[in-house]
Amino acid sequence: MIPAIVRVGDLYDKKIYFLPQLMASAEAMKKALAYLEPHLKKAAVADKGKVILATVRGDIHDIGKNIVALLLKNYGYCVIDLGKDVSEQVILDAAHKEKPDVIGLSALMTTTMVNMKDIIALARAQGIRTDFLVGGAVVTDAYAKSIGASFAKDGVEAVKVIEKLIKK
Ligand code: B12
Repeated sequence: MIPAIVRVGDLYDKKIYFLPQLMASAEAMKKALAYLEPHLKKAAVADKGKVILATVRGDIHDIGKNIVALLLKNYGYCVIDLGKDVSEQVILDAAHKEKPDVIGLSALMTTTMVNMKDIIALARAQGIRTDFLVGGAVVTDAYAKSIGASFAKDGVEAVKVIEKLIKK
C-alpha cells in the first residue's frame, strides 16, 4: 500500500492526479488499514513504555502516524494518539499529564515540519526532558539532529529507536 500511495503523490506532483484522486487514495488506504488491524498480532499487555504521538499543527496527514501507532501497540507500547493538526499547547499539556517515555511527532509538509522545532524548544523551556522522535516523508535524520530529536524512517525503525531510547 505504501508504494502505491507514494506513486499517487508523484502523479499529484506531475499534475496528472489532483486533490480528488489524492483524497480517494487516502480513503482507500484508511479502509485497508482498518481491515488489517484486527488481523495483526496484538501484544498481551502494553507495558514496554508510554509514547505520545501527534501530527503537528497545520498538518492533517495522519496515515503514516497511524501506521507507527499500530506497530507500537503491537509491540507492547501504550500509545496516546493525540491525532492530527495538534497544537503545541495540547502536546505539552499531554506531556505534563501523561509523563511519557517518548513523544513522537509527524509532519508531511515542509511548511509544517518547522513546528517540530518550536514544540521541542517550548518543551525544554517548560522543563520537559522527554525524548522526542520525529518522522514523516519530509523529515530527515539531519533535520531531527538539528532540533535535538531522534529520527525513524518508518514504523519498524520507530519501534527499534524507541526501544533504544527507553533503555538508555
Ligand atoms: C495521502 C496524502 C494526502 C491526504 C492525507 C490523508 C490523511 N488522512 O493522511 C489528503 C488528500 C487529505 C492530503 C492533503 C494535502 N496534501 Co497531501 N499527500 C498525501 C500523499 C499522497 C501520501 C501521504 C501518505 O499518507 N503516505 C503514506 C505514509 C505511510 O507515509 P508517511 O506519511 O511518510 O509515513 C511513513 C514515514 O514517513 C514514517 N512516519 C510518519 N510519521 C511518523 C512519525 C514518527 C514519530 C515516526 C518515527 C515516523 C513517522 O512512518 C510512516 C510509515 O512508514 C503525499 C505524497 C507523499 N509522497 O508523501 C502528499 C503530500 C504530503 N501532500 C502534499 C500537499 C501539498 C497537500 C495539501 C496542501 C494539498 C492541497 N493543495 O490542499 C493538503 C494538506 C492539507 C494540510 N493542511 O495538511 C505535499 C506536501 C509537499 C511538501 N513537501 O510540503 C505532498 C508531498 C504531495 C506532493 N508531492 O506535492 N494529502
